[in-house]
Amino acid sequence: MLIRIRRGWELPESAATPESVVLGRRAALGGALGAGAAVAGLAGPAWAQVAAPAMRNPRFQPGREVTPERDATSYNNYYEFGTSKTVTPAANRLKVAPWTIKFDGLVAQPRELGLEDLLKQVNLEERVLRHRCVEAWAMTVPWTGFPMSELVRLAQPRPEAKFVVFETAAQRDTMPGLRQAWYPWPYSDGCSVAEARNEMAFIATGMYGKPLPPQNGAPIRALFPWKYGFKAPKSIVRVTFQAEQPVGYWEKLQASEYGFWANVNPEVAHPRWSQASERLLGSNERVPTRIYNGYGEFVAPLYANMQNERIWY
Ligand SMILES: Nc1nc2c(c(=O)[nH]1)N[C@H]1C(S)=C(S)[C@@H](COP(=O)(O)O)O[C@H]1N2
Ligand SMILES: [Mo]
Repeated sequence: MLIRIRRGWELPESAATPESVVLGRRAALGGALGAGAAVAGLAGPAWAQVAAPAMRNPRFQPGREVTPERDATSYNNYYEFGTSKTVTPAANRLKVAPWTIKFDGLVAQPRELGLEDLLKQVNLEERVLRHRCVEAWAMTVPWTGFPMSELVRLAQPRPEAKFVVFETAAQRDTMPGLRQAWYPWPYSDGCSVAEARNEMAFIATGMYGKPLPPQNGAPIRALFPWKYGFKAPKSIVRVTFQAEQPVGYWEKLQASEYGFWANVNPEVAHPRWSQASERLLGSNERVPTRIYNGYGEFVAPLYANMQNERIWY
């Protein structure tokens, strides 16, 4: 088992919602993994047992109801498995074991890390975060994972590295979308090293107290809760550090509509639709969109000297 260093807020008496953690753990053991198999270590890849759940970090309060799990896990964007929102049946074919992640580019030492190995070197926590797709739908999800800054620490980038690229899985035999050769596979996107070190940048390995399901980016994905969702690559296989600003999948496809920074702003419309409000998955309620998706107190300083640049889409 994993030996973890507990942080102050992880002590049981300071836990925001201890019952949800207990219930999440029970659900994961009894449901996703199967109690007997989990104990015997027979249920899927070994890392699945350490990918979720974890104690909730109370620093990030969503201010919204958590989206019902069935909605967040059945309405997805995962183009490798098709361009509809219903990709779960196709995504179930994703091969998630063994899973390794390559670290390369401007790093002290390029290397490959097995997911299990990687998870032994980080502290998992649960964060309830708002997610805002550029298409103007939104969800609020309890993710399990670890701060992206820990991934940066493990990668040991050199000082010249200014940007990070997350490349995602391209499995010819399981992903029918790859046959659509006009899309710039593999899906990838990136951020600045400063953004990757910001405390809001997160790497998720689970949701709702269970390992990530394939359609939501199993076994490991990025989350930038203050940016539009296309900046959050799923099923990451490679993390590259470089000096030049990268061009992501959507910017390659349509640079006039999707740029690099893509921070959420209700006042800057997409060229084809307004970004002023968003539809909540589950309830279908429409609510006003917030600048930086409501995370400005954490991330606005990153852009203090960039207000004349294209940081909003
Ligand atoms: N590899 C990959 N990652 C991806 C996508 C994709 O098509 N392929 N879609 C992105 C978009 S547009 C969004 S909104 C989110 C959706 O995440 P979800 O399905 O977990 O809600 O994943 C992002 N990451
Ligand atoms: Mo999206």
